[in-house]
Amino acid sequence: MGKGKKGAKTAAGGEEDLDAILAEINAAEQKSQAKAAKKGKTTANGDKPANANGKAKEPVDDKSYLDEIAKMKPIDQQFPKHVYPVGQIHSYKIDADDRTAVNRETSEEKRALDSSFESTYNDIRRAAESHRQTREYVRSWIKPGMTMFDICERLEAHSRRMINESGLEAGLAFPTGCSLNNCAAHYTPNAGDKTILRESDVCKIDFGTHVNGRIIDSAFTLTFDNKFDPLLKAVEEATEAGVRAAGIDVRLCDVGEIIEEVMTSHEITLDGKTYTVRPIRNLSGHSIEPYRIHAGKSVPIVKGGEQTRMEEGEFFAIETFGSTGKAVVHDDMETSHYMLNFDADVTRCQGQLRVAKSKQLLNTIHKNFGTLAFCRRWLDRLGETKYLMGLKDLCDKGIVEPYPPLCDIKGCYTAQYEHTIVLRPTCKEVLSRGPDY
Ligand SMILES: [Co+2]
Repeated sequence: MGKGKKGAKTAAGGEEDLDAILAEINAAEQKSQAKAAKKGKTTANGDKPANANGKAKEPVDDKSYLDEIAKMKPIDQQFPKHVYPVGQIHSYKIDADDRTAVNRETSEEKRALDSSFESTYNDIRRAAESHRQTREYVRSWIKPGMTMFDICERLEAHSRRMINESGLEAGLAFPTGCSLNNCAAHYTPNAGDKTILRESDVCKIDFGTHVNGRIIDSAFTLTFDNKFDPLLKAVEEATEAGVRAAGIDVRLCDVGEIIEEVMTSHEITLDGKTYTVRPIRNLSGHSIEPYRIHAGKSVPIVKGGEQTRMEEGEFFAIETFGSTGKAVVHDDMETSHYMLNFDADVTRCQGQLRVAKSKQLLNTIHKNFGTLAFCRRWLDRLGETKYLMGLKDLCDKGIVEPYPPLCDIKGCYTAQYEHTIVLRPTCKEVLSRGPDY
C-alpha cells in the first residue's frame, strides 16, 4: 500500500463519491437497472468480455473455491511449534571509517536486544509466510477474463484462511489493491464493479496481512504480455536497490536518490515509442508501526527528499512505482479504501455524532478494523447497508480518512514492487522475501 500523494488533490474523487451516494439512495432503482442492463452490457474497461464465440459472456459468480480453501491449513497449523521462517538476512554495510556496522552482528548488547524482540519478529514472520502462500495461490489461477471483484474476493478468502483470522489479533491489514494500468494504487472494486482483467492489463497486486498489528505490506505486478517485461524489471530492480540501500542511520533522501537512479536507467518501447521508466514522484514507501500502516516516515522514490535517518528497530515498507506517463498521480475514480484517523479519539467522537447511522458505523469500523485500512466490500460482508452517507459524514468530520485511487495520465502504464523490512539491531531482515520476488 503506497503512501500517497503530496499536493495532488483534485475534486475528481469527491464527485465520484457523491455519485455513489446518490446511487445508494436510489438503491431500488439501481437494482432494477442492473437487471435490465444484464444483457449486452460493457465492462468498466469499455470492452465486452468475449468467450470463444466472441459473444459477451456474463461472468459466473462461482464461489466453489471456498470449499478448497476451507480444506487448507492455516500457517499456525502448518508450523505446530509456532516458529515461522526467517526472512532474507542482509548484513549492514560497513563504512571504511565506521566499524559499528560490522560489530552489530557479534555485539553481545545488540544480540541481547535482538533476542528481546523475538516474539514480535515471530508474529510478523507468520504474517509474511501467509502473504507468500496467498500470492503463490493467486498466481496459480488469476487470468484475463475474471472480474477484479472475484479476484479480490478469492485472494482475501485465502488470505483470511492462511492468517487464521481472529478479530484484531490476526487478519488482513488492508484491502487488496489491484490497480490497473495508469492507476498506480488504492483501487479495489466496490460492489457492482464489473471491471474485467484483460490480457493487455498491468495489474498491481498489493495486499497486507498482520499478526498482533505487525503488518506485512508487500506488492508485485502482474502482466500477461511480455512486452511489459522491461517495465516490471525496472521497478523490481529499483525496489531491490531501495531494500539494499536501507539501513540504520541511512538518510531517507539517499534511498530515494538511489531508487531514482536505478529506475531511470531502464527504458521500455511500446508501440514503437520508447519511454524512460520514471518513479512516480508523489508516491513513497513508509515506516510501519503496530496497527499503523503509514507511520511517521516516508521513503521517497526520487531524489531531493528529507534528510531524516532510518533508525534501529524500525519497520519499513520499501516500495517503488514506475511509470511511462507523467510520473505523478492524482485522485481519480470512486473511493474504496478508508481508514480510521489514527489520532481520532473514538469515544469522544461517538459523543459528538448526531446522526445515529454515523455513530453505529463508527462503532462497526472501530470494532472490526481498529486503525487498519478497510474497503466498502468489507463493510458489505459485515452486513452494513446504506452506509455511504454515514461514511461521508465520518470523512467530513476527519474521523475517517478516504484513500481514493491514485492514477497517472490515461493511456500510460505503472508498475509496483514492495517489500516489508525490519532494521534489527544485528541485521536487516527482508520479511516478505519469497522465491517470486
Ligand atoms: Co505500502
